[in-house]
Parts: sequence; structure tokens; C-alpha cells
Amino acid sequence: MTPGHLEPGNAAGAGRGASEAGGADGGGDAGGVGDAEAIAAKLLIAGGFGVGKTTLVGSVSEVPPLRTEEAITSASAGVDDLTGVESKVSTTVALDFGRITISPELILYLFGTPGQDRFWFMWDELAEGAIGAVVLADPRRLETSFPAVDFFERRGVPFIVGVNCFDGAHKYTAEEVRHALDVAPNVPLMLCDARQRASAKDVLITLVEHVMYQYDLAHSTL
Ligand SMILES: Nc1nc2c(ncn2[C@@H]2O[C@H](COP(=O)(O)OP(=O)(O)O)[C@@H](O)[C@H]2O)c(=O)[nH]1
Ligand SMILES: [Mg+2]
Repeated sequence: MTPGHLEPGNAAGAGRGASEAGGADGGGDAGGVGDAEAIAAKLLIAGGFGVGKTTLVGSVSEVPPLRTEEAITSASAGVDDLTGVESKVSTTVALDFGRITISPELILYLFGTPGQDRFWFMWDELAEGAIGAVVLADPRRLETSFPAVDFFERRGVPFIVGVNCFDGAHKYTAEEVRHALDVAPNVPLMLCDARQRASAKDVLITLVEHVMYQYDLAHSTL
């Protein structure tokens, strides 16, 4: 696959689309919280292969993140597109799971989605009960995050975009990335560093605020 380019209109023109996602939308909670005062919310961390999902869950989680990773073996050679992620030696085959307490009232449960197309069948189940999602994007390979954007748009699941600032990646403005990814103006889009706890936490808080705002809009009587 050719790495994505960010000239206005170019990557967007490559087209998001294709993958179908059916079924009901999210809602509800993740359940299973000991503290009756706290609300538990399930969030998804999505995006293409190697965009930093496992890294983000690991940097914010207050519990050792549960990971299901597997060495990339010759078995996946030619199957997983490693363009731009040459140093990657392991890949998430099922999911990442982490937890972060935002306040005594709010605990977030994070589920990282598997990035490879061949695990697409898991997304419907993972999205069950999720109140929102972060779509991480690697500015060098934006097209790998198109399917995730499509998935949440189609299901009506609120999402934001986190542009993970890899070293050596060309610097683009948020507006250039928004245009290339073709996300609506009301979808928050922010630059982040998945390795930094504060940055990753900012992304999650932005998502929670966005979800609450969307909820208010939907329930507004005006
Ligand atoms: N330079 C840089 N590397 C990153 C960043 N986030 C993740 N990485 C690296 O990129 C690779 C892929 O990240 P990973 O979290 O496994 O991607 P995933 O496939 O989306 O789970 C790993 O080697 C990470 O250490 C970042 O913000 N900057
Ligand atoms: Mg991963």
C-alpha cells in the first residue's frame, strides 16, 4: 500500500468506504464497578495498524494493561502492511484493556481494537456498550484509520480523532489532517503523543466531553 499523502484533497480522495458495519448502536455502561458512586464508561481506542493504540492504553492505564499481543512472524508477512511501522515487532491480535479513574465519579474502561483488517469481525462485539471512541491516526499513513472513522460514523458512535505525533512524521495542521481524513467539523481532532500519559489523558477527557456534549444535544428540548 502506498503511504498516505496529505495534500489537500488527496488522501480524502483515496476514499474512505468499503467496509460494512451493521447492527445496533452503543449505549449503556461497562458494568462491574465496585464503587456504587462511580460511573463506569467503556471507550474504544481504534485506528489502523501501528498507530499507537496499545501504547496509548499502556500509558494511561492505572492497572497493568491486559494485552493480547503476538510476535509478528513470517506467517503474517505480506498480510499485515508494515509500511512505515518497520520497527514493530508485536501486534495486538485480540484487544488491549486498561482502566483510568478520571474522578471519583468516573472510571473509564479502555478497549483497544485490533488494527488489522482480518480482525474486523471483532469490532461489532467490542463496540457493544461503548459510549465513544478515539480514532488514532498516524499522519504518515492516514488511510489506515479510514475504516475506523467509517465504522463509528455509520453506527452513530461519538468519536474524536487523535493524531499521534510520531517522530519524523511531517508536521501537518489539525485542519489539514481533518480534511484528509474527511471528518465532520464538529468532530474534535487533536494532536497527541500516545506515549505521554498527560497527552493520552487529555485525549480521553476530550472524548468524554464530546460524548457529554453530543448527549446534551440529542436530549435538548430546544
Ligand atoms: N515516535 C513515536 N512512536 C510511537 C508513538 N506511539 C506509538 N509509537 C510506537 O509505534 C509502534 C506502534 O505502536 P502500537 O501502540 O503497538 O500500535 P497499535 O498497533 O496501534 O497498537 C510501537 O513501536 C510504539 O512504540 C508516538 O507517539 N511516537
Ligand atoms: Mg496494538
